[in-house]
Amino acid sequence: MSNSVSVANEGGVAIVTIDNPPVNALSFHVREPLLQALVALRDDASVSAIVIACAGRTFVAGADITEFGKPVQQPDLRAIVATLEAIAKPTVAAIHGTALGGGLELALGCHFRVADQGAKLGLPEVKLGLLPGGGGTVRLPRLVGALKAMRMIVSGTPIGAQEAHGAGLVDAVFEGDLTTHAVNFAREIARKGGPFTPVRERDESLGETDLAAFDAEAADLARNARGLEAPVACAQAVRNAVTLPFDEALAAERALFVKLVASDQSRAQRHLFFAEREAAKLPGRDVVKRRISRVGVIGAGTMGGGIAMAFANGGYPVTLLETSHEALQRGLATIEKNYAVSVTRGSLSEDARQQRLGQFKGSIDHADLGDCDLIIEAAFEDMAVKKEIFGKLDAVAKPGAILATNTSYLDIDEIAASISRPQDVLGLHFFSPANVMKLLEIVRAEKTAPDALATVVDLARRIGKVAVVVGVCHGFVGNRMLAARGSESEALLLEGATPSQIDKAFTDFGWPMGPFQMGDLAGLDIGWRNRKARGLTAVIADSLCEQGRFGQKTGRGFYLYENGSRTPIPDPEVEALIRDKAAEKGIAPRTIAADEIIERTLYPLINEGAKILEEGIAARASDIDVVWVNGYGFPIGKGGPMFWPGLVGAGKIIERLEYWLERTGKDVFKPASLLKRMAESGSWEAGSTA
Ligand code: T1G
Repeated sequence: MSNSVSVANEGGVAIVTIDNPPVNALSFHVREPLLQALVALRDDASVSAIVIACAGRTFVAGADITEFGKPVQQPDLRAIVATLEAIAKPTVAAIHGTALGGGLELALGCHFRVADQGAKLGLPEVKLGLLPGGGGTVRLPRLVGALKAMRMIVSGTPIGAQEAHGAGLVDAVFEGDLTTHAVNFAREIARKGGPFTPVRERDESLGETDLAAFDAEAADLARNARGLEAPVACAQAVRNAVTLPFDEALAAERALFVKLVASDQSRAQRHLFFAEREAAKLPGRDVVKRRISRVGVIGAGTMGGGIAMAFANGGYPVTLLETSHEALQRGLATIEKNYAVSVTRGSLSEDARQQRLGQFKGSIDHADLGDCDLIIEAAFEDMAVKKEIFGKLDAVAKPGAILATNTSYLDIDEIAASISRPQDVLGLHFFSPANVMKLLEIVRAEKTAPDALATVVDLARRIGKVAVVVGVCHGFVGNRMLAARGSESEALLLEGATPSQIDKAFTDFGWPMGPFQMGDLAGLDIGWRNRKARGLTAVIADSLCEQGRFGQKTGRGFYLYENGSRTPIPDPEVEALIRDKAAEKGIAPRTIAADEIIERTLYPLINEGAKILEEGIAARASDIDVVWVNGYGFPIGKGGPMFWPGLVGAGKIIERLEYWLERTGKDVFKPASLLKRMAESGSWEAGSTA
């Protein structure tokens, strides 16, 4: 047939094998020969049944995302599924690895689906700002029911083979040689004879749909979509499958798909899909990586405990070191509590809890780190403390061990220079809670060896983190840009905006929460200690901290939190304090619009990103997007702080930066030259002289 589609015949059962590495995406060069093969087999009387299987590590993982936004080359997926579904002889999809998006839709075009024990099946299009466009919203509900179909499609989260079997999505689950099982299954079906009912005709379970319950759940999902169009469209499309005839629902799905695929939100989310994969691509990444079989973590506090859990969850034995038995027991108790909460919530089995707790070894003796291949220091943010710890590590760690610091802003070159093996030193900047947050800023110090770097980039993926490699500067990429975003927050308060007005401008923009709610969640005392250590001040935040208002943990911060709740309540006392401080500075309050708030916070953030690119602290603009979306909640529908200017026009951002520069004289508004070049060329890369 072709390189990407081959056909074999096993005693009358035809096996169509798709082979398009790395994930058998349904690129045009697959679709065309696939359709030809199906038509030929349909009309071949010697063929009693057809099995569709894939070579390599997975079944079809979807349509080819790189083709979106380009003219569609026929045949498209719908034409293939329609042909497949009309074939009278039994058709069986043999699913291993992942059947995702268009891959599952192809399988839904078959009469039967059999899966390998470890297979995963799902329609994750919503994560690309899309909805299934190959009939998935109309066929899946016919097998698993409308409510389950909506949950699977709106969450985009795949399900395992056993769950899929239980839900009626797959007809059999096998272990061992799947293709052989599938051929035998098909032969047996053919022997028993038809008729074989295509999925499109299986309406039974749809009739039982409780539309009121469906609509209530869809309304909830829409409320949590935070302005994203795709989740709402997904729910609507599944509802159509219940209320409309098949072909009308299919046409409605198509119309929604065509609208979404052209949307800025989907472009942004597709950008992030590839940006996350690009971020892991290091020059010279094919170096031989160091072997990591045991990890050491120094400090069992909030960060250290979370980091230790992240590695234990990833299957690594962990040595957790503290300065005293009390501190160690406290840290281990918190870890145990966290796992117990996960079991109670049903997100972790009791066996898994036991297994993970078994990975921990506690110690108060640095020498016990001697058998660790990677040691991560998560102690107090003080240079002298860090240097003392690295001095001890230099003495006890085995040759070739990677020595990492979790500092969020201290100079890692200075730490590395303080020991005899700077080539083994780098930063692993986790985000709190470290066992949950996906982002890992990997800080390459001046002397960091390429194999050490490549080793931890690879390791990040194994523990489910999204890694971005950054250079050494104050606050690295994330916190440095956060400081630029925050630089005007206080000024906006003094000039008349309230914490809730500013936070609302952020949530309306699509952030999960605004800077003041975020500050209260993280604890205002952290920033306060950091400012004091650096001789910096923040008039209002400092005053709040002097009053012991550290945020949620003290029930008062920029907001009030009653009885331990996390619901922020505007506090007249805070607004009065702000007015007093403004009066002291002779600042008359005025009404501040949401646009101004976004301009004076987000534009400096973008501008700082441009400076970071200019300095080579980040290798790609898209790396900065990955940092902000995975570490700081930047709205995914906007693609990140470096992608977004491409949507709204960098020229407008420069114009407003220059406007505020003139009014305030503040450097954060001085447009970076790379931002200006980006505005002219339309891309960061084209604008870059790097
Ligand atoms: N199209 C094009 N390239 C793809 C791709 C796809 N669907 N999936 C992966 N790749 C590339 C990826 O960029 C990387 O390239 C390489 O394959 C390995 O991927 C009509 C509208 C399958 C779970 O959303 O979730 O179908 O960086 O590093 O960690 O309804 O890839 O090496 O150059 O991620 O083992 C729906 C997307 C599409 C699934 C494997 N499908 N893929 O994870 O490898 S829309 C998806 C994944 C659709 C229809 C619609 C994962 C994976 P490179 P990887 P992995």
